[in-house]
Amino acid sequence: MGASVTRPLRVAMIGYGFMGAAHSVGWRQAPRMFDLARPVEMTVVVGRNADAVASAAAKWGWAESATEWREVIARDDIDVVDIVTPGDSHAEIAIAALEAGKHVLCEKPLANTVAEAEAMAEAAARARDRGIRSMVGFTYRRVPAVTLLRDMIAEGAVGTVQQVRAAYRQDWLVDPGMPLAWRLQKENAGSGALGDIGAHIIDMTQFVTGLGVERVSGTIDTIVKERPLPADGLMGLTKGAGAGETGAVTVDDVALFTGRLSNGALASFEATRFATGRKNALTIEVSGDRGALAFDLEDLNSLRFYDRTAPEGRQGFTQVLVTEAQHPYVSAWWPAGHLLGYEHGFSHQVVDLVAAIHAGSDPHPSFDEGLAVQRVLDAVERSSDNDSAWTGVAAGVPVV
Ligand code: SOE
Repeated sequence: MGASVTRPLRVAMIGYGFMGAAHSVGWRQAPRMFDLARPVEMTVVVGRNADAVASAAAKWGWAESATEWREVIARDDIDVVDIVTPGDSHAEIAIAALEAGKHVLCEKPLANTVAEAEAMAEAAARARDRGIRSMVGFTYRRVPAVTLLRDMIAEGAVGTVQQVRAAYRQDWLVDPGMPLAWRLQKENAGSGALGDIGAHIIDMTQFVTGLGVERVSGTIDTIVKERPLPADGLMGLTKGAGAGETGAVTVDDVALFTGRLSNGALASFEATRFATGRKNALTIEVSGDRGALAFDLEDLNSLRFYDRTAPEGRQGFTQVLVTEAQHPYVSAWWPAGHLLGYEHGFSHQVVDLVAAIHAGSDPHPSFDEGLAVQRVLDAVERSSDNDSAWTGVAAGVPVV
């Protein structure tokens, strides 16, 4: 192995909001706790506000900050571009970075539209031919209990999948005084609860079952249609709004839909920001003819398993505490029973991305898998526009 293989992967992160903090924790912790296939360097973080991005760099441990992403992706000393901006800039940055020969990690959802996601998947395919890798940040795949859930389904623990119940419930919009944010603007976010958190449960369903969502019937709704404008403006949309001014919410608050999976099973999906009392409650239950598996993100160290093959009168959901050394990712952390949290998935994402880059293999979820989710989101919106009619999802790709 030459020096070119073992030299550090130098990372540029574009964006520095909530996801920037989470990704920074991942880049910082992964090399400290795991034996990474290659060292990584947190080279530069990029944002439009020079002062704010400089303090983010200092706080999170990036060597420098910059304000022009185009200049940064043109630099020779950058190997990986990590995109944590709102969805409206994913396509432009990702395609430019791939064309500049940088490996790309892009936050979910992959894009705001199917057309953008298709262009990104095409750019990723062209880049792959040159040894350049790309990955979408569906980090919940890398919660150890979720990875175990998938492994157990693949091993046959539930038998044939017959039904899936998936929900992602938050309540941060219940207060009508919550100001308008970029996440509530279609031009920035693409869609609301559907794309932001519905995307997670679509990806998770496809990931853990290995089945595609082929048809959907759904309804999306906006419960609070006007919200106060934030005093400091809204991502270039409204600058310096006065007290009492409001603006329109242009995305959905809630999305309810049913999906037909590729083996014929039905899945129900709920994505909402109006589930009073639910903070970040992603739940999934997969039922099969031999058993069932259930996961709840608000109790993320546990997986619940029902074994229908156990003797009658002895059956019942059992709790598997997913903190043992033999569970996915866990051996790099703490002894059994010493719990993991939300941020650990971001380290696991770094571990897997770096391993794939080093091995010259394609990391997952790929941009093709991100596009598959985007097509389901689009079908749900089309179904809702058409009185919830069953709507086909354009041909996707197998989820790995
Ligand atoms: C939205 O509230 C959000 O932060 C999502 O954007 C993330 O993807 C999810 O992990 C938590 O909720």
